[in-house]
Amino acid sequence: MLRPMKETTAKKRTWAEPYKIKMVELLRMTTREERLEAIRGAGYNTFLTRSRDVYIDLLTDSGTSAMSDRQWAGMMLGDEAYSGSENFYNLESVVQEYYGYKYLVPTHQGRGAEHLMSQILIKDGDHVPGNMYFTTTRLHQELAGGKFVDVIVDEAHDSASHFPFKGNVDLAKLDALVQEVGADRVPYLSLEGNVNMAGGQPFSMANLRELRAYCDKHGIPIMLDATRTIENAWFIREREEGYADKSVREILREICDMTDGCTMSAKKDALVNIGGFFCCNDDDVFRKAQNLVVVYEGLHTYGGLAGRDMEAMAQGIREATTEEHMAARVGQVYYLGRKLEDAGIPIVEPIGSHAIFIDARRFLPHIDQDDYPAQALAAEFFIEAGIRTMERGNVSAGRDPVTGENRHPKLELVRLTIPRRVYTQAHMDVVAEAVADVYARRDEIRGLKMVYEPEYLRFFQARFEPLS
Ligand code: PM9
Repeated sequence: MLRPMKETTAKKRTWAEPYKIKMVELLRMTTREERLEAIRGAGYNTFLTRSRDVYIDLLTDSGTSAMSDRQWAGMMLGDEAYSGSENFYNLESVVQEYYGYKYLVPTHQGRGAEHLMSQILIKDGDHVPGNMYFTTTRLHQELAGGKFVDVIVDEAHDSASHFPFKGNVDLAKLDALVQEVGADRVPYLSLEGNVNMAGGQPFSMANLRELRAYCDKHGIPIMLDATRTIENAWFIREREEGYADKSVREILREICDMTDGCTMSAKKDALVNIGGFFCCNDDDVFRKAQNLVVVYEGLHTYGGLAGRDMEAMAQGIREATTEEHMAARVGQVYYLGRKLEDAGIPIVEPIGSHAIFIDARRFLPHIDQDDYPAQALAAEFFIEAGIRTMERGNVSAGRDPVTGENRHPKLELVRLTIPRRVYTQAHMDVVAEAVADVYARRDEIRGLKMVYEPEYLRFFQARFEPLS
């Protein structure tokens, strides 16, 4: 039984930032003409714009957090030894305590961990079920010879559905795959906390418990994408029966204890500008990961990171799991989301924890999906007010490797991603006003054609021109 969503993260101001500001970074305001020139020069791809031309940067919450005084102080404790850095052992003990896995292998960021895990666990021709794809995760699965199979619940593909656990796996879809290909061709279930591409949507503990039982029966490990799992734990506390009195920390441990390992981009939940890790409980998998990390990342006690980065990460994990941090984090995202809802902007419901996702299909119904409506809309937000956002639709989904056709995802979204501890409510007000202004002139907006398409992860570097 699910409890109705509480209003604590909604309209009422029941929270404030649990910090004060010690240093500021000055922003540059630009004219509309300057922004038009900048976006044309960037081929209408916000990834190719320069940060100096951006006023409010909602491109991503990845590596964009403001670090605390304690994290910066930790940077001064960096033990920059090639091997056996003190900071590694400190990070190892923090990860073991908060996430609970036996073994840790640090990596430079999340995709470094995905690379190691995919190479170790996936064999050519394997099928990897997951609760919706993520761009880098799926690519590493494919490069290792696997095929990603989406087994997320149907509600996740419907932006208007208010289902509170859109990150859940549909057991029937998972079972259909296992019956079809056999459990020995399923190396693991890829389970992402707070599913990014679905709008930052959590899975429930009840679903994870069912998955654990199913996977135990079939001998399939569950590998967690822990990137935003602290935020998933927050939503379980808010929405799931039986968790109201548990701490975010306890819920995080409960999730991790039910999984066999994880990949992590520490650039999100863990409040650092760079870093990641791979964790597991299995001795053999650990030995392979420790061996492979020296090929691609660096020695197994730094994995591509400086000692100071690992120290900042250890402290970031401690801060990120506090109740005050999470209340302010989700509170700010809800603040913007409610403002957009009030202005009649079509957004993904329920509001997630790291971003507001605008439904470009409903915002720009006159633009065909192959004319990249979400890409065009992201460019418009930049032109309107220097707000940098990201396309999460047809461009991000890429092409089917077999047919070569665009994958045409059901969700055609623009992500307004909120960096942690960076912007104020006044910035959120400016964003809401700018989005409403673009909505008022939405009929004038035209689609785009792609004029350059790189082979991998095309959304990062593709270039576009407006359709005449
Ligand atoms: N996510 C994001 O902006 C950064 C790059 S992709 C546009 O959302 C998940 C759930 C992620 C993620 C990165 C990675 C990869 C794995 N899983 O960027 O390599 O959201 O640290 O992590 C981005 P790294």
